[in-house]
Amino acid sequence: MKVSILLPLLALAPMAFTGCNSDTTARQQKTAAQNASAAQLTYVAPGKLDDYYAILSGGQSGSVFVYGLPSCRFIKEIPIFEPRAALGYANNPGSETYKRLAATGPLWGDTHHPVLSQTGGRYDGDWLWINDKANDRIAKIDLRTFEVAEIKVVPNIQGAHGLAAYLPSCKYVFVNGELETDHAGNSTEAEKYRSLVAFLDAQTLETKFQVSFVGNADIASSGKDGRYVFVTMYNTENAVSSEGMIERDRDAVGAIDVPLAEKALADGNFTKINGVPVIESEKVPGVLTLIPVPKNPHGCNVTPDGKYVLASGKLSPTVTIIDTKTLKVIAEPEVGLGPLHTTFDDRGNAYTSLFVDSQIVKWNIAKAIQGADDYIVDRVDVHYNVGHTKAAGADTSHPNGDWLISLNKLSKGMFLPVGPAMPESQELIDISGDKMRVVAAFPSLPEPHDAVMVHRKVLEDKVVQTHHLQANAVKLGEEKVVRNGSKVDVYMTCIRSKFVPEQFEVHEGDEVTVHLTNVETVRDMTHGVAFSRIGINVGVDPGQTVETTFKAPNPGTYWYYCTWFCSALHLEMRGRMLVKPQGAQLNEYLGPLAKEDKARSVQKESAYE
Ligand code: RUQ
Ligand code: CUA
Ligand code: CA
Repeated sequence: MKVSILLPLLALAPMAFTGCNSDTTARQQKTAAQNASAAQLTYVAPGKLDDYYAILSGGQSGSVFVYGLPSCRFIKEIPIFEPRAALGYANNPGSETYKRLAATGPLWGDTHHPVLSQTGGRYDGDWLWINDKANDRIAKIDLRTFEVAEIKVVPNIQGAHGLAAYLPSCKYVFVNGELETDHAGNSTEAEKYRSLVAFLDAQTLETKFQVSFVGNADIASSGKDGRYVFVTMYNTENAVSSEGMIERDRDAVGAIDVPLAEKALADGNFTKINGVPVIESEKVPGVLTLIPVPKNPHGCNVTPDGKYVLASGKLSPTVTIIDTKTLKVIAEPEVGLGPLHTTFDDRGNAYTSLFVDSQIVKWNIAKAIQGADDYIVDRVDVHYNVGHTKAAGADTSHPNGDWLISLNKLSKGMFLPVGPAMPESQELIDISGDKMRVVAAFPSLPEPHDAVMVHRKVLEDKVVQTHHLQANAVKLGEEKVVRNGSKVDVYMTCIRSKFVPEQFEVHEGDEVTVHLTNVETVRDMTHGVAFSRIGINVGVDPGQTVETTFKAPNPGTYWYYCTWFCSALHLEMRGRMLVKPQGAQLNEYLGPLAKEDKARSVQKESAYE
């Protein structure tokens, strides 16, 4: 209230004075007032929760980042295509999750497009999908635990880029192959190159079928009625040089008729390549319609009402509006230089990122279609060179219309200098009024391409307090060491502040598998176990069971210790693996060691008397 009264007064202030000193003072005051009101909008007191989860792809971090909005506080990183000792799922070479990741390719990734599952045109808070562009993998994250549930390689594809869920059912997620190859043979001749869009079962991530064509496919978006999905194509030239890729004046938006593709599949109208049915677009008329748009488009976004798909011009200062039923171009409004992606509010407005202009432009879709002069509503400068932009809920049929995030490629002087490479820069923009307003900026690791924002209410009853005990959980009191020749299984539990067993013995060279269950029943009581000098470190959340396998090294004492500061006795939370020479007598686990310790300490104390 105070602010809205103050602002107009301050705006008039320069007229009342003539000297430039006073003018500067007035302007400083105005800036200070603006900053104060922006701070009010984004301030979330310690202990209070943010309204939104913002889930940002981690780019070359191979992960996704979770921030709280509007405070812009960093909450979690979910490692997906890379192992991480402390967090997530793929923590060490002996674990099942690590093996699952390693079996699908390198231990790093390049994540671009986070996608949330929907039911009835709204986010349902169940699943998050993300692509690894570099290694052609898709992962599914379970939002009950924010951990990876599935990860699969997409066959035949190179440069798995645009990713979206097929709407409204979400039965598929589909991903574009941006980089052309001869996926049928192994030819190096560019004439044979094709690209494809792969349709994956959204749950198992098995590739169900693919639609192949000449050209490429960059960014993906789904219609809302189960008919078409859309992809932008910047290389209809099928060129292999950057000059060749900008040869044509117009490239295309491709519309894939999904029911028609499913029919071709049912009719056996496909070729199997590497076990996957591939439908060649030339052989199934209507399965792929090319809609000409200005050269080298980038983003592709379907409006919340499902009526239009918008292709952002990139090299053209326009956004092309295409009717999703007739597949006809109905308008091509100019919006500014370097349009990359478009997002939406709940009031019929579109927001397009302008890479070259370093702006977000707000424009009214209906007015642009009518050809009205005043379709541009507002522009705001961002810092700098924005790629993706996303408004809260914008992928659904019911956008929230309050916040927008601008994912900027360059941060230049936005943050403390940390060498030649700077962090990426995100800006939070209030879009609830007619005018947009940048209210905060926050850095991240390189580099978020895209983001989704979901209201915390959606996840409120979904996120679990502790893991549900798995079938392989070790129960309290049932800890044991089982030997089978040189294979040793150690069934271990942990709870504040003790591992049971606190000691086990193996022979040098034994294959040791530790099954560790965290039997805590309270949220946040994570423990971890690091085996000194063996290269094992694994976090274990409440209720979770982790398994890790390694080879017992040279004879000696190897301590294992808890890696999460869990209690006042955290440092004491440790145990010993005693490695004995081959053939030596092994002692079984002897139960509590405290008695022996006590006997020893009595001896020692008497030595001081
Ligand atoms: S692409 S801007 Cu994956 Cu737009 Cu990055
Ligand atoms: Cu358990 Cu520290
Ligand atoms: Ca082109």
